[in-house]
Amino acid sequence: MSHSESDSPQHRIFAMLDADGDGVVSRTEYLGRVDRVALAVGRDAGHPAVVASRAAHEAVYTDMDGDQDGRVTFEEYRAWVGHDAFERSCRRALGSLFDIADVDADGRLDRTEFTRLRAAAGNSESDAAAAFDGLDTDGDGLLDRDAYLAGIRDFVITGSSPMAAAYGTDRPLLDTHGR
Ligand SMILES: [Ca+2]
Ligand SMILES: [Ca+2]
Ligand SMILES: [Ca+2]
Repeated sequence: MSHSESDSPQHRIFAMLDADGDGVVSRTEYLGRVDRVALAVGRDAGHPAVVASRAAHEAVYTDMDGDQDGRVTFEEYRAWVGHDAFERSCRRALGSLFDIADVDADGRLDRTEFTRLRAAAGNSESDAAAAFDGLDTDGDGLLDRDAYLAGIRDFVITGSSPMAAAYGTDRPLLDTHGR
């Protein structure tokens, strides 16, 4: 695997989703994102936003697990990810995590809320803070839901987005595959 291949947005995201680094994203690992974000922002597990997010993540996982064996490999992920998958299921799941973190429900996150959300989702706090600064183009210290989702979509599809900083694209990627 070449360096540029292992540094692709797909590899970055897969490595973040594969929390235990065994080369497979399990359903438990994927759904665990919801609970980690809820815990990080102090949301009750039974809050409607958390329940809705769990359902949205179940739908993404089922969509992503092409052969329905309860394991998502990198090959499956790579074959699935892209514009259609983003619009079909990812947008709702990512938006639902934003809604959990948006405790006052005004459709915007401040820097602290954003950093908490992204750290719970698997990014480092400093990488998340750098992404926030890139996404907050008007510098008012707040990030809109639409701008957040557009940032992730652009990163997933083109690799070029202020969200790239959240995944530490300026840092070398540890090899979490093939071991
Ligand atoms: Ca795993
Ligand atoms: Ca599978
Ligand atoms: Ca808010």
